Amino acid sequence: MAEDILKIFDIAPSQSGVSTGQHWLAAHGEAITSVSPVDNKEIATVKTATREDYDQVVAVAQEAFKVWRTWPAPKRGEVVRQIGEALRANKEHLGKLVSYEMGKSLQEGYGEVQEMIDICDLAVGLSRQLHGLTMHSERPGHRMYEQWHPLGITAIISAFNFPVAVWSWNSMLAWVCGNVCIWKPSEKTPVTALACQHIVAKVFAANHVPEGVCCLITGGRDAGEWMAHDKRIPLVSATGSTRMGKAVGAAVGERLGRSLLELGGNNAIIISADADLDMSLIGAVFGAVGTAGQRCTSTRRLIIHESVYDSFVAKLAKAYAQLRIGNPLDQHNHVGPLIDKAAVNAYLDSIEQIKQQGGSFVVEGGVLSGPGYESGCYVKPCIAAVENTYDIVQHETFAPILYVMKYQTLDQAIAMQNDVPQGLSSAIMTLNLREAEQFLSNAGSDCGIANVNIGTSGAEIGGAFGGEKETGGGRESGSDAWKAYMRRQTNTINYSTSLPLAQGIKFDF
Ligand code: UN1
Repeated sequence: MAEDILKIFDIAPSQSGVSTGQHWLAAHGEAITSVSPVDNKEIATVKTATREDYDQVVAVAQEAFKVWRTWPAPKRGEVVRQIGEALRANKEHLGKLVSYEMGKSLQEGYGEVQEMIDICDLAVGLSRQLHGLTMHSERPGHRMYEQWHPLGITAIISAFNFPVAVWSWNSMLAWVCGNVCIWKPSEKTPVTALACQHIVAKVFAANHVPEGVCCLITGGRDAGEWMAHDKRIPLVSATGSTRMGKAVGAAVGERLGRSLLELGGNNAIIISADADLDMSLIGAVFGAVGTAGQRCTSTRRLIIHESVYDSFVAKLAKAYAQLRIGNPLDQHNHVGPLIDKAAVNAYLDSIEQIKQQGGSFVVEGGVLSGPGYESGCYVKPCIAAVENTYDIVQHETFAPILYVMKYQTLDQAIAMQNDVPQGLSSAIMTLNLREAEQFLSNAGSDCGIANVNIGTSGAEIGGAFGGEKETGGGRESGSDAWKAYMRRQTNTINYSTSLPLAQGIKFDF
């Protein structure tokens, strides 16, 4: 499996993880071996960047920006259109590689590549827009308007759980906006990044895109810190834990750079007494066990009306008993492995804390062993009845642990939903218009995403994606998220024969 896919993407079993586009630099840092959580086999070994390697890449990117920004935006969009075509051609293989290296189900691996294709389409359209406003000047013979210019280097720090889609949300928009990108993928999933670099490099070569527009830096926390502190990088877009985001945000803020943070979630679905319970079941189960609970949008909490609590929890338990856990490349399975043993330990630790803090398990968890589970990364999705105030419930555990809790009034349910440090995604299941609108009102959900009658995960790329509070406040992908990748300039042009001052100030001499 691994060898075939490596060949398709031109990846050597041991290769540099540092590139400025078509050119692969000698990487002088330590080597990372990517091991699949599916079967514990080594996929490839990737050499990381030292500070010197990194500085070399930044220098090439700086030069590339001077050229790339002069390309008309629709011409840059045409390059992105071709990347979308290349991704369509590679959807099957890249989707499989995502599934194999990260562990998500094959359907979700394909879905991730589809998300990349979708953002390419969106970016192509945007490349003919990127519009500013015009305003009426208070002075005669004057015109005032605003325009948007590229920023320069966009650094992209991505996480293992969406190893390629989140990079593409950032890079496709950054590119049509006229920026150049340096991507630091997760150390846990470097091979999918190499595959993307190869796909893009071919398109860039065919279009004579300057070297340095699409850069890759494989590295650990050090590389992230170099970027966060680097004044040559005006924008750092980082996806990952709240702990990481606080460090990046502080370092970038200290130099008054810009950061775009997409951090942890603690997403809840409110299941009302007026919910369609069959529909709610699908939303809740997919939200909780999809990507083995390792999406930032995963459903972690169900806040259930007391009148339907017992019947809904019974439905959930029945659905969980039918889940097939195993090799994610086998499409019969719903749930694949966690990313690594450290994630399994965090899952076990959370289960222990749930018990200590007074929770009781409706569906028990545990690590699976035996044939097919040799990697030690397969765990049972579990459900615990808890109180929202438990310390463990207030934290995001990146694993398929679902909390259930009861409510009596909608006010109470909304207060519980909001009473966590994170603010990414939220949902209500109800057929009652008043309840739905209250949930969406300014006294309702405090999250960046609030849905009615769909779950918390699986956002489309057309909307702005991101959240409030400890989720970091950034917005990526659709709507006007492109503005984060550009600087706004206000221009006032005087075409009259005199120089009147604003605010009517007289200054004669
Ligand atoms: C993430 O988990 O970092 O909404 C991104 C979703 C996906 C993106 C998740 N479209 O679940």
